[in-house]
Amino acid sequence: MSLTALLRTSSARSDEMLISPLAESTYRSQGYVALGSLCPPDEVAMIRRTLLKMFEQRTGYDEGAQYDFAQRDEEGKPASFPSLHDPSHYAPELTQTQFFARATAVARQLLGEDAACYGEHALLKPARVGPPTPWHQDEAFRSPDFEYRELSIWLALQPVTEESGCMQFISGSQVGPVLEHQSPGGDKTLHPLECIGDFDRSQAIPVPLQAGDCTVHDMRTLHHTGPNTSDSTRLAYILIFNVPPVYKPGLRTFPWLIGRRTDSQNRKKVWHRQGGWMVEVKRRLPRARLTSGRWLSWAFIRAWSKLFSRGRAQQ
Ligand SMILES: O=C(O)CCC(=O)C(=O)O
Repeated sequence: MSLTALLRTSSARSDEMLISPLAESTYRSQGYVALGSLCPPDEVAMIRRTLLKMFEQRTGYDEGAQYDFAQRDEEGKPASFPSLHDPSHYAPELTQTQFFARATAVARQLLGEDAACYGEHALLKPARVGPPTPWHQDEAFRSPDFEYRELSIWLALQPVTEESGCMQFISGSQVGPVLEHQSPGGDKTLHPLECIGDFDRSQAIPVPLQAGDCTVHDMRTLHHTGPNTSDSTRLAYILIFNVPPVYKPGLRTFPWLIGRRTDSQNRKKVWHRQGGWMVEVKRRLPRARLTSGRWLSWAFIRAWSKLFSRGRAQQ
């Protein structure tokens, strides 16, 4: 099937419209799928404007929500790959969009009715200098003590090509295990993880998109993006959905997470100590999914590990 056909396998025109059976079976067999026009043009413009302003103002930097995804954070030095977690904490209108409603409907179709948004991520690859994102599986960033079902919806906020850093996937890799990862160059202060396991990188499939199109990928699907060698900024807004993870202590180990400590985590810790934890509780409580025992135990274990664990870093 041609990429163009794949891109157009779904064209969500209303909040209720879910992805086509073809797009769903493509997602299940490949571990990713491209969806056309999930976000209307006026919302693309609003989301892009909102995120660019937050990057310009370094919103959330002191709280550890904004950081350089590729390098150490340094006072006064512009980030090489600006990254912002949960931008809707600062701009709640981001979750009041048709895009958010449609993405939630897609996640519910693929993961089940219990699926809910677990986090957001904005990633800005500056023109000509934006570095690559190493090959990885998202699950490698999560606690090894849970079983997950999770997917990410990656929204292009301008056209993206292989040159500007579109997503690239290894088809079918979602059925394999979590492969071995490491911090780039062994530097555990850096945010990315890179997969050093055995897989054929030459099989990468780049997925160029138009503004408003998305890719959806499973948390185990191997993916990466190349450097931005184009003359345009590449901005992506990513929504991450899951169903309540199942606690399985001792299930497996992810040695690459042990001892990771990023500059943004250190800032967050200071902010929490200075009373930021109350702001965090106030932001998160209204959104907490406390509708079932499984969500409750996930919320409790997550809060506990965020407060007391030193070994994990955000993606
Ligand atoms: O946009 C990128 O460069 C990488 C995004 C990514 O890895 C993800 O959404 O899981």
